[in-house]
Amino acid sequence: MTQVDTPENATPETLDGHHRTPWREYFTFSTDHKVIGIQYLVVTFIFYLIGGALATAVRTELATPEVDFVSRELYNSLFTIHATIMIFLWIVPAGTGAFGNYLIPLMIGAKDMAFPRLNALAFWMIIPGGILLILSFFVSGGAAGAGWTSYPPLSTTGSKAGEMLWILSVLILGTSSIMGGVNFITTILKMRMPGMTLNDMPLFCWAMVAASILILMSTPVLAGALVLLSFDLIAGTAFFNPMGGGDPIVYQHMFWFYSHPAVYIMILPIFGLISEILPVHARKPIFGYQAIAYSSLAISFLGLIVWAHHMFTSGTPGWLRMFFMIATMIIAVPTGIKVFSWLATIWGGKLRLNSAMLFGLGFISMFVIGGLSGIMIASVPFDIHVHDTYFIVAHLHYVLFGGSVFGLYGGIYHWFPKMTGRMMNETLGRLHFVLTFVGFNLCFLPMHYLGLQGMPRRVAEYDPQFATVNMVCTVGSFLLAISTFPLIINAIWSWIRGPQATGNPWKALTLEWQTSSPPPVENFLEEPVLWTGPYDYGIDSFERSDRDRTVNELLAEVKADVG
Ligand code: HEM
Ligand SMILES: [Cu+2]
Repeated sequence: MTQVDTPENATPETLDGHHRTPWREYFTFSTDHKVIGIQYLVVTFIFYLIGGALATAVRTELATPEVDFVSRELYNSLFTIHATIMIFLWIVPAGTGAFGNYLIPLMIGAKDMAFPRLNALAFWMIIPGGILLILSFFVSGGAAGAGWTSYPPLSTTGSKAGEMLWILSVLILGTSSIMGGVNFITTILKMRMPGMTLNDMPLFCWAMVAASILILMSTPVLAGALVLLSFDLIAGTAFFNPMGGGDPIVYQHMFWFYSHPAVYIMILPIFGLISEILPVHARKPIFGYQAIAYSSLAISFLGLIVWAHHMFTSGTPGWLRMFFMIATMIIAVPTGIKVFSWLATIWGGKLRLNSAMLFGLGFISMFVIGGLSGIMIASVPFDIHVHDTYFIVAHLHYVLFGGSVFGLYGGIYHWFPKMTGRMMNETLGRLHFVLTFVGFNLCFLPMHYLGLQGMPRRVAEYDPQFATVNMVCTVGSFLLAISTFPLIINAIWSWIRGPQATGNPWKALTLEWQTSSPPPVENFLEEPVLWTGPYDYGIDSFERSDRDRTVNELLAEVKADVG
């Protein structure tokens, strides 16, 4: 790693264009959190494209009722690997690994993460984990085809080689995620700049604390389930096989003890990104800072006690189903607090409708639809009706695509200038937004109807009465595939040729904008100053009285300086 000399009177602006990280650094085992963050973002995005190609293949098969495009076995592998890639190789590592790594040290005024080498190792495990998964299409018997949930006995009776590679891959990716979680918590608790209390942190950092707690609490349980499953698969044990005294339902409990929290591991970092993007582009203070911060922790706690809502039809006793139903519905409260706080933040604001903000607003509307169908399926009687139908597929894509991917896109547009030192093209950005928005809704909105009408999920062949609606979904999916091109062209072109970005092109108040774009190796040439709250737009920063003492002293000093 190259060491940057610190010219005494360098300001972020005079730095622009200098001290850039040489491009070769991005192909090395770098320990710089910014390099690792960008490595994560690029690599997970490539996996997203692969997962998207598989989705397009799935939708092509579903364009017509008959099985014609691929075989039934291949179809099963396609949607299984599609889902696995999207979750474990795109949304989880992009939300936590890419944005968490890039932003946290900058936002808290630190030089790097607490454990830089652990950080690099966590990133470098992603690539072999992903390659194993994709190569599994070529082993005898083909890739795993038991769905991303991999329930036994289905998973122990299909392609053994493919299933083993699936388990191995998910174990590697889970380990990487745990290593990241340890790093985020330690960094946020131990490495904040002097004077920054927890309540001075940007909300993204709060969200990352909550997500990391979930990672540490739940991922090991998934690992346990998968290790036991692999024993059943290759060593002749019967942990989940009733013939040998095992219980397949135990697998479901262990699996969902991870995989329900996993949806919050995916969405909490996105909530954090949105809480950063909205106030900047609405030019207003965030509404309800503490409500947003603490609701993340509440979601994290509640998220851990609702897993069995995925098992309403697994023979769970009635009284227990009531507990999981009510606990699940209560999560709507902290989530609603966030949504209303965001709405109050943009309410009456001076909105800049640039690409970052469009995706931010798109996120809110799409996520609300996913949240509402979530409350519907939280209620036992309704869930029994739509269980394993396309209603579920619609719901999960509104949350995971409409929520997570829209948020990640917003994050890319918002922080691209910081990461690369270049501005993105707004016209292409808006085109990307419109295509994504239309394609997404065309693809997934009709699936609610298909589900209500009883079309089952995970089938290659369906009743001809569903043909027309499925064709609409497939057209939407092609549009969605096309929608990524403006983004890819924009990102590559702007990175090379885009107009130079200043240190703070959006006039934002969080610390990462107090340094140059891109930042020098150890982030800040001069100690950053906490002279305002992260979201005090339009508030005279010298008049505040409710901050803690250290900050007030700092402010008094700044005031004396200014005269
Ligand atoms: C980041 C984005 C995405 C995520 C996180 C995601 C996630 C998932 C998950 C978890 C499943 C499994 C559902 C199940 O177990 O039955 C699934 C299935 C499916 N996905 Fe996606 N997906 C994404 C994007 C897409 C896109 C862009 C398309 C369409 C082009 C798509 C089309 C499908 C279809 C058709 C299925 C159902 C397969 C079946 O049930 O037979 N997905 N996806
Ligand atoms: Cu759940």
